[in-house]
Amino acid sequence: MVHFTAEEKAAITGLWGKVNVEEAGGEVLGRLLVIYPRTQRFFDSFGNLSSASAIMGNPKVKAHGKKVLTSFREGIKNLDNLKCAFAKLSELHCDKLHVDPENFRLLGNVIVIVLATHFRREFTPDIQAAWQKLVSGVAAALAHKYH
Ligand code: HEG
Repeated sequence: MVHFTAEEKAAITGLWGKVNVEEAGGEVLGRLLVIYPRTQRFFDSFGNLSSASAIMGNPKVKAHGKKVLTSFREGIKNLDNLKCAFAKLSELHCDKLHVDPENFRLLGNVIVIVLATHFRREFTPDIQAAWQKLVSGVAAALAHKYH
């Protein structure tokens, strides 16, 4: 079980307060699909994913990215209990969506990269470390119910 210190919590929530979930969500999911094309197989109902610009401009990618980051926000509200917070979604991704949990780690890395790009000056090593821990914790929580 991941444990966050008060400093790490402050580093996470301080930056998160400045994130535009809609904009960042589309960017995170879009970049995931561009950088790791194998992740596209889960989204074959999303229409045109034929090039980086098609992916980044695809409204379904944007909408789903927003959904993912909105759900991520729930995790940030439950830093002391990520496993519970993501238990239902873990079951859904395992049983219904069949998403290999490795993809949660890839997505977490993309979140860190997008934040580092948007908040270059503020993204100190301490903040980066806290975020890295968060995305790993969320990935582990999402993988927890896999069987
Ligand atoms: Mg998942 C649906 C959250 C990573 C593939 N994802 C969803 C939904 C949420 C969610 C809230 C909607 C659930 C519902 O309809 O009840 N996803 C979520 C989080 C994270 C994540 C919080 C990681 C932080 N998802 C993820 C990854 C993939 C993926 C890495 C695949 C590479 N998710 C996926 C698919 C769906 C969802 C295929 C169904 C999309 C649809 O058809 O609408």
